[in-house]
Amino acid sequence: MTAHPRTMPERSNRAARFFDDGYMFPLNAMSRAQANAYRTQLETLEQRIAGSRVGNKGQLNNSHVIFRFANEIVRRPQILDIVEEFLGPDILVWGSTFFLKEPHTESYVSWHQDLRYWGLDDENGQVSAWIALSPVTLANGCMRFLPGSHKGEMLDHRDTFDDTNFLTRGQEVDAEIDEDAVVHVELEPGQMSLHHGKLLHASAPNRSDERRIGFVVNYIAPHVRQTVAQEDFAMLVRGEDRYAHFNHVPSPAGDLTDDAVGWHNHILATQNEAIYEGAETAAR
Ligand SMILES: O=C(O)CCC(=O)C(=O)O
Repeated sequence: MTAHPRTMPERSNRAARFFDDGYMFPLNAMSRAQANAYRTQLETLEQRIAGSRVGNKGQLNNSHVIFRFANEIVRRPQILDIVEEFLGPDILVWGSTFFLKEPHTESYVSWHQDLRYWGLDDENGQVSAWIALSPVTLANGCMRFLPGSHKGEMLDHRDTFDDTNFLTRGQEVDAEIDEDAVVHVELEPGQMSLHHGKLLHASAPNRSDERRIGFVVNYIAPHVRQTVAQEDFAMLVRGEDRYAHFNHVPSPAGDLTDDAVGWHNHILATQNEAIYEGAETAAR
């Protein structure tokens, strides 16, 4: 992996622990009241986009580009102060996704490593913050992590294109998972977990009466490069970008403005080039 950051951050104890385990939780991203307020905004906007192409299989991609409240979340100083410990003072958002699991549904996420399909070149120049906007429990399909699994090689994955799998290609890792070692990431609304891009993770279906709402934000440092797609996009949320490896995406001026939806479509199409690279089925 090539990594040429201009300045590497001094690793805090917390960052050292993160790079050793490959994850960290629970961390406070916001108050429970703030999480509930964001949830109300999300659910109001979901009604507005029902039936449109903005959502897909229980996911909303790159909401921070089209919804003001999601843009506010990815910029929250409480979150960025923590991310800065891992990535340094200059921070971009490469992507974000709402993973919405409805009560008593089959949607799940197979064991995978995020960076296998993103085309990004520095595994330590990226961290994902998974923020709970509902209670997140074993019963409603919390995230599951395999500690230390980010330390080995990038593993082979096979595509299943299973419709109940949230992942774009239904990709699953070709490896035995030691279930006894698995950590269950239960969170209160307003808490978050962080995970490394090579950490093996998954989540099971929601067997409860309660909706499970997670908003994952993929933060990167500006020295990272896209190596598969022709070009790529990111939003500067702290500090400066001295590298210009990514086209800068503006914050939305309102919810679902024509301009923001145009950016959103263009980003999805371009990022899909990397995500579906080598797949036998075209992007849906
Ligand atoms: O929310 C989930 O269940 C899975 C999320 C995930 O795979 C990710 O954030 O990388």
